[in-house]
Amino acid sequence: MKILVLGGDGFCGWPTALHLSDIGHDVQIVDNLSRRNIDNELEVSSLTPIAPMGVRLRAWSELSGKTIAFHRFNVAEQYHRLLSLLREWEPDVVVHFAEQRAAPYSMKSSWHKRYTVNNNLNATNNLLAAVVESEIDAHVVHLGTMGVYGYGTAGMKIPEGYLRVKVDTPDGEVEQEILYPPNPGSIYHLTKTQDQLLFAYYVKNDRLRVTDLHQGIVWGTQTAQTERDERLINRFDYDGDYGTVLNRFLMQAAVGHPLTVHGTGGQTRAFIHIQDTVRCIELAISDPPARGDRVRILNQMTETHRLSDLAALVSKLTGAEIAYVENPRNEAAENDLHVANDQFLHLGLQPITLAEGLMQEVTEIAEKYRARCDMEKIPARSLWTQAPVKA
Ligand code: NAD
Ligand code: USQ
Repeated sequence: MKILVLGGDGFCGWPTALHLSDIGHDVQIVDNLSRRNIDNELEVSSLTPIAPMGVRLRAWSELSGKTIAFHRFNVAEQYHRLLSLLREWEPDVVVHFAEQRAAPYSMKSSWHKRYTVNNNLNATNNLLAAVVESEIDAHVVHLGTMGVYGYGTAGMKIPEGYLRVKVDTPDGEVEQEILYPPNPGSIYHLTKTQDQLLFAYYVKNDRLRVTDLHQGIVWGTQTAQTERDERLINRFDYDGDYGTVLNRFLMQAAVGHPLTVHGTGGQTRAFIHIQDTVRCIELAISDPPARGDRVRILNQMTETHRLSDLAALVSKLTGAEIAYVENPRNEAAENDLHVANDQFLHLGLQPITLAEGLMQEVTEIAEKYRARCDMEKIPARSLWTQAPVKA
């Protein structure tokens, strides 16, 4: 199949492009390199030394004999570049990662809020409008987030996108399935809840085929392809804005920094290893919705963990200290989280669990590159409100 990967230079997009190329698909990448520019803005670098895009692509071609074309443009702003590419290349699938994905970055200032909303909503709307205008029959696969649900579950498992409700009418009780009520916890997460409405509308009006993957926090760094050569290495974000919690704990343990648990650590979140991310995308591509179907929503996560338990686990493995720091975010201090992920298990996903993968990650990545860490960049400094919120 011809697969266009929007955001293919990023943490999830790069290994996905390589994985899809490796299993025989014809892959092209679009990326405006905004993530690399944000590193410049924040004066931080990936813990792993990521190669320039040209070097990455030449290395892949040398090792695999396969070519991946790269188009550098802004999906949110350069609509006609996108439209021409869809018309000329006619991809069968467009995988959409091209959004600003860090919650703390989206809360840094009014500029960052506006940038995140403009970038993410225009990228998604441009893609959908261009698929309609180009009249191609592409399956759109979008990376959404578990954060659209909020993380509270009212004692039930979070279903895959839709909630069955009973409505009282004059003629009696009627059952319906509605989009699960959105409950975002940051401006970034808010853009993902808005994306859901864009998908629902274009699917209803234009009968597009769309799969929305509600992904949990991705941990790990390498996949079977990115570990084949250092020029292919994936990025590892550890800073207070882009570093996600488990990768931060692993890297903090490697550099001898106390593990930064926000508040009580009673927050429970969903996790998935990067190798499972790329496999899930392959599975979602292999099982597209039919034209006329509603948006297919799958929960792309494999396990849930309370943050205090995660910190205790990393501490046990490495001897790292745990520091309970004041929570810079406005979020529930504690929550339970139970999530349905039956669709991916049914499609054949065999999850990599934290227990199996964790030590390898600590030794092979975090320790190997710890000299590249700038300790100044570890604290999370973006505040959700003007004054820090007590957990
Ligand atoms: P990332 O920031 O590493 O990658 C996003 C890529 O998109 C970057 O290379 C960036 O340059 C590019 N991009 C952004 N806006 C663009 C635009 N307007 N035009 C062209 N390119 C653009 O993020 P990631 O971790 O790879 O996340 C990818 C997607 O997966 C995001 O949409 C994110 O919401 C979702 N997701 C990520 C995680 C995670 O833990 N990393 C978890 C759940 C969901
Ligand atoms: N946290 C800590 N210590 C840290 C960093 C974070 O305790 O050093 C806490 C946060 O307060 C939060 C939790 O860990 O309670 C998760 O934070 P995170 O930065 O790991 O993840 P989040 O902000 O939710 O965002 C990440 C990705 C985003 C994706 C989301 C999936 O950056 O793109 O959508 O995970 S989910 O969390 O399921 O919504």
